[in-house]
Amino acid sequence: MAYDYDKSIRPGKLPHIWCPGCGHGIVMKGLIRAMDTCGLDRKNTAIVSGIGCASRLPGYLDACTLHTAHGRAAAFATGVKMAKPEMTVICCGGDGDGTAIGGNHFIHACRRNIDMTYVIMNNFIYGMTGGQFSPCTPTGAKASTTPYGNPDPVFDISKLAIGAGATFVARTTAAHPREIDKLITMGIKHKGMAIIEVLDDCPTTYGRRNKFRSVVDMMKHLKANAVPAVAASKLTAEQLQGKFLTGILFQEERPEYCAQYAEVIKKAQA
Ligand SMILES: Cc1ncc(C[n+]2csc(CCOP(=O)(O)OP(=O)(O)O)c2C)c(N)n1
Ligand code: SF4
Repeated sequence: MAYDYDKSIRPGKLPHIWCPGCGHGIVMKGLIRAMDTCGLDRKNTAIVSGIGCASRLPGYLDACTLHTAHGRAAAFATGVKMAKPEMTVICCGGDGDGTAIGGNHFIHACRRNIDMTYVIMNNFIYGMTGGQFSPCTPTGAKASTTPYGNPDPVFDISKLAIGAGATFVARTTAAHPREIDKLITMGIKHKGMAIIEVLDDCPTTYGRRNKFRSVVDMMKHLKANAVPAVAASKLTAEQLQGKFLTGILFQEERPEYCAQYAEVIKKAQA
């Protein structure tokens, strides 16, 4: 029997804005399956985003959703979690939203280890505004603002999150849909800041400028270059050149922010 996604979609919100072949829909379906697996009560689940094509995701879902300002998803989500620590908080958005204008909020949410799951859809570009380069656009790739090739080095979002202090960091791709819900489920169950980076595709503003003739080509690229982290130790640096590690990249237990803050309140009130 086909999976029933309709029960999770907010009535009247379809059709969605995404282009045919956009990877964000694959991520949304993965998130719906993960929320079902975790048995989340939609009235007690906040899904928060910034601005961008990826950030449109919460608007389609039947939960407590917030579509906020560009780059501010982690800041708003932090506010929700601090005010209502009993809620499950899920953040989502694009690489531009999360690591360019929102980079500061992203790293500090990681540093605090606040209990939320941030699903960051890295399609290597600013899709919504016509394909300007983001901090995740590969060096040499073409964007509307780098027509001769991007001269900038690239942010590795997962490494950035680990360095900043997130306590569960995992990566997968839109070409691995079953891994998306598996990792988001683990992220939701983790007590602390969980970053799930999903590499996905923007055929409209990235693919067509970068010699991907079709969405299938982009999916094949994601599939061919994904290397499970558990297998990476057996490969040489040369073999890993241009590949992206997938699966759980980092996991540790560390005190969670809201719990620590509650202790501060107790002390202040004593
Ligand atoms: C303060 C502010 N600056 C710039 C913009 C314009 N803007 C809207 S979405 C966006 C980029 C979105 O890119 P990304 O987050 O990677 O998501 P995608 O559209 O690729 O899914 C930008 C620059 C804005 N809305 N607000
Ligand atoms: S512009 Fe790109 S990111 Fe935005 S909906 Fe279209 S394919 Fe997706």
